Amino acid sequence: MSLALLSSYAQQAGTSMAQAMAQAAAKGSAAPVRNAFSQPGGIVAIRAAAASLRAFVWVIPFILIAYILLAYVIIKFRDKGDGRKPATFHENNPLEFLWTIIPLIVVITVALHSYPTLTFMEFGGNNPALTIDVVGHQFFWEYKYPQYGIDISNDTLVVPANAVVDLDLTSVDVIHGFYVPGLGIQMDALPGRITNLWFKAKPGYYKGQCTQLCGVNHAQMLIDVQVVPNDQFQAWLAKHRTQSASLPAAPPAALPVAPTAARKARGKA
Ligand SMILES: [Cu+2]
Repeated sequence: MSLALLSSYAQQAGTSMAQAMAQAAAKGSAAPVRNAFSQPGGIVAIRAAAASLRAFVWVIPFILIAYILLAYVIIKFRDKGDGRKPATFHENNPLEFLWTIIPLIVVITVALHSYPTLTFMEFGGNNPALTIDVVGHQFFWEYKYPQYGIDISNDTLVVPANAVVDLDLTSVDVIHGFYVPGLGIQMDALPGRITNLWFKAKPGYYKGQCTQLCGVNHAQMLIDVQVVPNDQFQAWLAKHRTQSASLPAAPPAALPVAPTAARKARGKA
């Protein structure tokens, strides 16, 4: 990859991040923008990151022991050119028992400590404040707020802060993947099936992307989630309800937004 190409990628990334911050500021939220390398901002993401760090801390001594022993053996028992025959012993039952049982105990400990996090990710989002239907299309996301009669496509998903938000995902064409690392959520959107996710997050602007190679414009299936304080969310709801009410009652599925044109227009705005 050429240096020019790399720097153009960096410039694109810089521009989009600056745009995201400007959008967040324009919408009255000076909250941080979070991507895959930021501090997690959702409660699921925070717990998953803590569990991951804990497992890493338990596992790292074994990696160190193995490599330090390997280095020791290579240096200590190398052929010194003095004609000595190498030892040919094998089997040491107590040692073999130890190096089996100790990692096994650690694996079981990691599993037991991860289990509450996994069940929390699966079942922790009971009594959601808001349920949103997320529909994957080639190549954009559609968000329906059935409680409020709002249906938006190829736009920012706006949700209230510090509230349980429930997402029911599906797709109208091929398999898409809904992935927002700062919220700690990732789930496939499958045609003919409904999958489920939940999150609860601090205010902020969260970046995500489709994670299933869904076709030629897969790379354009970006995800923008804006988490705002409740009063701002209510204002957003009021604005979009009136907009929805003023629209003719056309079935949205029959009138898909042209994703490329709409995204380009949004990029220029
Ligand atoms: Cu996709």
